[in-house]
Amino acid sequence: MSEVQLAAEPFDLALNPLRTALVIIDMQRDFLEPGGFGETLGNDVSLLQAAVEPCRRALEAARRAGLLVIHTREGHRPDLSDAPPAKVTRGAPSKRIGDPGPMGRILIRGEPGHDIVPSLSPAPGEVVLDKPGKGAFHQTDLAQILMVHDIDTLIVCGVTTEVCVHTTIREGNDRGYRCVALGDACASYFPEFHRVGLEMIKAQGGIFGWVSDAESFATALSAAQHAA
Ligand code: TIU
Repeated sequence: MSEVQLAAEPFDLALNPLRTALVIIDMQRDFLEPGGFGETLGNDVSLLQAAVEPCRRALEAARRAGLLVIHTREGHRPDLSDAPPAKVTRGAPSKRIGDPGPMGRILIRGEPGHDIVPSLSPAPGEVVLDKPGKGAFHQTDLAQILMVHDIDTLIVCGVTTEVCVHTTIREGNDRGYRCVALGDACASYFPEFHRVGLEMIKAQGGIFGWVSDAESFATALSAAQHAA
């Protein structure tokens, strides 16, 4: 498959689809639906819905083009043995990590709230990566998976822009990956943080990445298929 141009800021970049992975960050019920972790922190979870349809568009484009697709989920073991007390005890949420809620225990693997929202459910063969932290590289086998697949570029979307998306892009950038956020396929509980979060990535000539959008990504990949 030949290289294609992805329209992005601060400048376009050439993608080799065989060396590009789509990484969808934490599109879980715990963050997007009432009664989950996001709401316990005092957030209006409806703000994250804006990212669902653009994520779906990016996912469908990646599937059609045969890209490596990675879905991440933030969460912890049922015995909380991987949940740092500094994270569990922080602040005054209405419920803490591990407490029972309407979608099962908050932010615990295997509970309904930990699942990815149905419209973005992983397909057989796609990587599902469980992570205990905000960044997708921390205490996961993501680096190994990317190495095995000879990936050089990460197309990143999901939630939330300034927390898990940012942390993953920063981690990926420091590890030598070209990281591109699909801005419309990311969302935050804080619209201002979303906007400024994207600005930060692409400032200073792309200080730790690029920003594009789901439609540009789909258009670039369809050009790759036509050329193939
Ligand atoms: N609270 C918040 O904005 N985000 C998180 O806790 N995790 C993710 O971003 N996935």
